[in-house]
Amino acid sequence: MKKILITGATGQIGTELTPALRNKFGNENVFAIGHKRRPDPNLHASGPYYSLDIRDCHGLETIVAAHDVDTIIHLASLLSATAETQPQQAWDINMNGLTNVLEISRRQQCAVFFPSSIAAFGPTTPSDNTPQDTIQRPNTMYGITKVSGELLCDYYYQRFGVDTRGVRFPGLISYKAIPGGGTTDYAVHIFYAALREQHYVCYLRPDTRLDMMYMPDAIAAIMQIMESDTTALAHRNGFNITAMSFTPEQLAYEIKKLIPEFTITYTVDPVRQAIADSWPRHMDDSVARAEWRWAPQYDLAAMVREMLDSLS
Ligand code: VAH
Repeated sequence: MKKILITGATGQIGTELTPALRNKFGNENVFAIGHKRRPDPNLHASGPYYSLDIRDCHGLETIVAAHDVDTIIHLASLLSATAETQPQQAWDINMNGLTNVLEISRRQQCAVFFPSSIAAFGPTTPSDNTPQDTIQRPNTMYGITKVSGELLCDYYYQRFGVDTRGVRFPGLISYKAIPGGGTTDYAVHIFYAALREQHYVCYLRPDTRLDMMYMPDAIAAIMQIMESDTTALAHRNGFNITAMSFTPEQLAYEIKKLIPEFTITYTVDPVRQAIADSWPRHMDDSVARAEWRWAPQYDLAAMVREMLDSLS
């Protein structure tokens, strides 16, 4: 990777990934693309930023060609809960956006990172120790775009030789950007509520177990897979990766160790509960560990400590 373009750079991952890549490769070599969400002032000030709808293929290709981009980190998409409120728009943005990125990468010889998700699995997938290769029948539009994206990325590698790579992210937790429209967002909002009101009303049931990851591990995973030896990648797109698996009840318990007065109550949102119930409780990520040495650094206690320290 030398000249990198990040779509969705103003989102939860992009807000943290963009400065990390600029630190490593030079501000002028990392091109941030945003659209709906206003960019973090530092992101805008620290290097090239373009406001562009990901469905504008010509506009995107013009930027890629003008700057001789060699790698596209494609993060632009509507997340799970939002996608259920506007499924046709979600298909349009998530799939036509990815198709544009893959077509441009085919013509401009770019490598592509595509973030799949635990959402690429569905209610018939084994939900404990979910295997790398298993049933994928998601029943959410977001999940359908993710499994379709995995297959499209595999196709562009096999048919056109585009160097596509990707992972299945769990819920991501960061203090640098508030997530928008996701089902796992509770695991971020709870920290703000704990510090401000010492109370949080959770929209998922207390026993809803989901895979999660602290953002520094997610950033490391993107860099590591994109810089790994391509000949060692038997699987290319959609590697299961996780760092921890917990329930809202367990997260609240960990927060209470540091904020004893913190309390949590539950008002379940049936839409987001149904989405969460269709996802695995815990994935087996041994294939990523074997093929490109995936190794998360943060567990639940370390993440909680750092989130509360950073937001205090
Ligand atoms: C969502 N945060 O909740 C995203 C993610 C695994 C979940 O893809 O939609």
